[in-house]
Amino acid sequence: MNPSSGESGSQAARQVRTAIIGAGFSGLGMARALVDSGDRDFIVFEREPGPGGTWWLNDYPGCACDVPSHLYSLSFELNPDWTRRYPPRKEIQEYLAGMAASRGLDRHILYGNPVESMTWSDSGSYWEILDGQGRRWKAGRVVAGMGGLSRPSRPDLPGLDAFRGPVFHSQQWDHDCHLEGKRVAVIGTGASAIQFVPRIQPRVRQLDVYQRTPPWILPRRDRVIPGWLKGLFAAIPLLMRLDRYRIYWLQEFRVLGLVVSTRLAAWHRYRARAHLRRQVADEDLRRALVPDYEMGCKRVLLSDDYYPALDRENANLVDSPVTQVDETGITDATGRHRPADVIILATGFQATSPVPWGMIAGKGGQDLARVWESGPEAYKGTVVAGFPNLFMLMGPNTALGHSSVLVMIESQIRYINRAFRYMDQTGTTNLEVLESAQQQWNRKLHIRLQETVWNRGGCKSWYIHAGSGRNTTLWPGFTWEYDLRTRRFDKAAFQRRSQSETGS
Ligand code: N01
Repeated sequence: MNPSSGESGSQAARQVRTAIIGAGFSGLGMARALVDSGDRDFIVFEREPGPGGTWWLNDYPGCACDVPSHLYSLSFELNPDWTRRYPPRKEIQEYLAGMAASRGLDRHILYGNPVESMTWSDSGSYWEILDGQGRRWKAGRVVAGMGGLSRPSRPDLPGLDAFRGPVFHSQQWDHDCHLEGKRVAVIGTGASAIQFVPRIQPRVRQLDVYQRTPPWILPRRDRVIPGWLKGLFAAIPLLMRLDRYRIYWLQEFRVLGLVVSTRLAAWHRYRARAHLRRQVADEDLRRALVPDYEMGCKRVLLSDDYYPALDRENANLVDSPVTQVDETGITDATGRHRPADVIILATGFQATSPVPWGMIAGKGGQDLARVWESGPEAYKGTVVAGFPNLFMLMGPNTALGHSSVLVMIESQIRYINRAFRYMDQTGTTNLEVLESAQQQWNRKLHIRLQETVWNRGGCKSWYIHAGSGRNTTLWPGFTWEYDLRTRRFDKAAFQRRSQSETGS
């Protein structure tokens, strides 16, 4: 990195060709792609003090990924050393730290330095960025790899602020708060809660888990990857790649039960019900844990220890809504008050409003958060009309309900790289997707989404934007279809201006 100064003086804006936001899988993957293509004129802004993105931030007990390790890695950075079928958070973070340290990527990363705001200059053809240290930057292109699940959602529960003990969100785990011997209330029963509940249950005096909607849970069957297999993968990387394909295709076909017909998920429904019957002896508890909506409507979870943890003496599932929090505990809709020493919010993320207000101002100063007020939308989940030279990783409708999001991220990185090459080859300074192309893409997308389990499965999930009722998060098909659609840079969907036209 050698950002040059655009002006003289102490307040001079530094110039850089490409600014990347975030050093998680998206940002590091993009940085790596730039380096591989010989471009080192970029900078990565990372809010946290180290690499990993969501895997840096989320370090609650038991945090792990529910996508198999060999698919939850980048195809150009396969790792023979995964120790388990499902990778623990620490290993993923170390994998990403290793990637950041390779090929000098680290030298481009500004840790502990978020992008506070960025404003498009149409005449100058750059984004003016204000970073967390008050410095200004001019970047010709910005790639936002901020993650769709980075902004915690704090529930608006009456009286929560009055609670006397510690309250923290699963993403901001308070490791200084010792839970031993305490009465702990957990609010929420999603992917995060089911991972940490079994870890804290043996340590606490009393555990009350407040459930609003029971999740569908399948057996996890995690296991250690034996040393001989790791050795074989290291010695013959082709075998590792073949194993990855095997996992990829097994996961890929699951989408049929989500987007074609829920009848195709009958086997998994059967497995989930049998799993519950096998693991929970108490009939009342079992009844409270049966979902009343279609499987897949909310994210299907994997766990072998969540149900048994709830069935323990010191654990209690409360399936009545929280109505009031006071200084000493929580009251549910039946009027019962349960004292608590600590409240843990496992209440998820603001997935349908991923960009804060006032952060990204595009053409004419329009705020992206305002543009997305009635639901985020983009062209191919990557570019947005009115926001030239801004590219997104994991943008609207690129998350998945059935496989590894890294597959989608890689397709996007390739697409962005091709857009960059097109800009370089044609001398393009302003590249902006056409409003009409974006509308057409979204019209077709939402017609497809209408028939999926996410829209028709009878649940309320974070996939759906509350105001519009539209699914603004998921891709409604095979990942290879998305890969095909982003394989070449489709210049007809864009308007462009070159240096001579902008005068920059
Ligand atoms: O959050 P969630 P999460 N009062 O939104 C409840 C990824 N992830 O952090 O279902 C009471 O799933 C809410 O209830 P309901 C993964 O994509 C991945 O667990 O809305 N309850 C729900 O039970 C995942 O989907 C891994 O009725 C309230 C819970 O809080 C995503 O992160 C691991 C409430 C929120 O569940 C989010 O998971 C962990 C309120 N006011 C996470 N508000 C992997 O393994 C919310 N709830 C890859």
